[in-house]
Amino acid sequence: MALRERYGNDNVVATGRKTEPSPALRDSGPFYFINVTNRAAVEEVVEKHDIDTIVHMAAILSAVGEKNPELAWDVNMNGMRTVLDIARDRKLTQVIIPSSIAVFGPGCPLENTPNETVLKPTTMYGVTKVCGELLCDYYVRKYGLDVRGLRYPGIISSETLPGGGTTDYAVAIFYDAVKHGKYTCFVREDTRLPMMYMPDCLKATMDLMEAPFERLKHHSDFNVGAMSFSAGELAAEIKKNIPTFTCSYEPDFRQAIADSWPRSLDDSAAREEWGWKPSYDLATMTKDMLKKLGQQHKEGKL
Ligand code: AKB
Repeated sequence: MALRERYGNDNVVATGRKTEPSPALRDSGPFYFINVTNRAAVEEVVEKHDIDTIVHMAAILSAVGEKNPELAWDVNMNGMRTVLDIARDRKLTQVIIPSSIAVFGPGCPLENTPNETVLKPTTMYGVTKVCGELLCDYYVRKYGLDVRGLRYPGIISSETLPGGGTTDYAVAIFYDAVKHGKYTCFVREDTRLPMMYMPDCLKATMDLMEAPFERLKHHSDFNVGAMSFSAGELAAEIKKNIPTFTCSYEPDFRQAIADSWPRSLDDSAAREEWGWKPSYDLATMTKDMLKKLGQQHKEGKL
């Protein structure tokens, strides 16, 4: 919807695999269900709408990827190659392919993690994201394709439910706080990870899309920081707004994944090369999330 607001409803073709889109998305412009690993299906839509830019968001995230590593490899790697190959062969103008903080793992500094460091992830999702970054940079060098990507931290949204990642607790906690006044968190209270509110995520993505290519020294692997907080600090912030809210902690297999990821990021490359600057911190995001979800709850939409 943000792309449609910026570039015009009919100029943005939205796609999904099977989740029903919101009525707003479905009714405001073209929408298709396609499987990103099926080149013919993707190409048909590209051809029909004379697409010049693909924003490739389809991926199996870290937690679901650990339950089904083969599926994660297939969707994340083969889906990405489908998009890159179509873009190369049809000479598209630009491809945006997000990466993730999941590229990091043991051996890299966990505080203020630099853009350039050891990349030895422990999850299949992270493995596909490291391969993906390398593959994207290869297409830039070898074929002159304009491919760009940023390493998303955990993304927190009042519109989209969590989708199978390790950072899902930072979204689910808000929904449960509004609906039930309590939440059981699947990582320890002291678990600290980099996070970003959706409006900043959209801004980062579109700012990178619109940055002059000549200014970029990096292409597919920008660290982008916004805020870092522990699960306990997030619960405390929610409690400031909903005094009766309680949170308990029952860590599961996702704890080990969270422990292998950075606690904060050095995003100076993004700031220097395309002027990245986030707007939301923990307090302003929490207020806005609770306001939006509170409204949806009142309207019976949650
Ligand atoms: C996940 O938790 O897997 C994702 C991510 C950080 O890429 N949200």
